[in-house]
Amino acid sequence: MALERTLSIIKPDAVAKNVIGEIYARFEKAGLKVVAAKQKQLSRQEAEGFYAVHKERPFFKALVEFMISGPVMIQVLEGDNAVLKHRELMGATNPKEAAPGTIRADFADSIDANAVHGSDAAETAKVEIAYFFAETEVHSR
Ligand code: RTP
Ligand code: MG
Repeated sequence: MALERTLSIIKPDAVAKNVIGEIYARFEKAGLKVVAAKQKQLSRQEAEGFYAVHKERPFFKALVEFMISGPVMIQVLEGDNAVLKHRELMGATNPKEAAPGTIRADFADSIDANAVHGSDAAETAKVEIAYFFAETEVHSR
């Protein structure tokens, strides 16, 4: 199995619900290590840049508004197959379709306010991690 890193964001809705610790516990139980972390109020420009791949999509404006509606918790997770493992923990984008026991099934209210973000591939993860963290801020162990 490949040792990978992935970018995780606990979105404003989940930060507001005070479930950062509950979500971290799920990462740790699944063997994912938090190797970098910061809480941040994203600027509009940062949120637009992060989700630039979606800029032509009809939901882009709402997505950006939501991502800047309060602080987010941003972390790098490391472990075997971290990208896919994290996506499985998150569940489907739409919480109505998310499997029972996933983070989105348990904490998300809607497809817009869906609690968490996770990189969708190892290559995307590299770009997303570099968007928020310097290499010296990531502590593999
Ligand atoms: P994320 O990037 O946040 O981890 O979510 P994802 O991969 O599961 O979904 P993605 O297709 O990358 O979409 C990014 C975020 O945009 C919102 N979205 N809304 N109304 C809609 O049809 C729609 N589709 C996507 C979601 O909040 C999604 O997390
Ligand atoms: Mg995505």
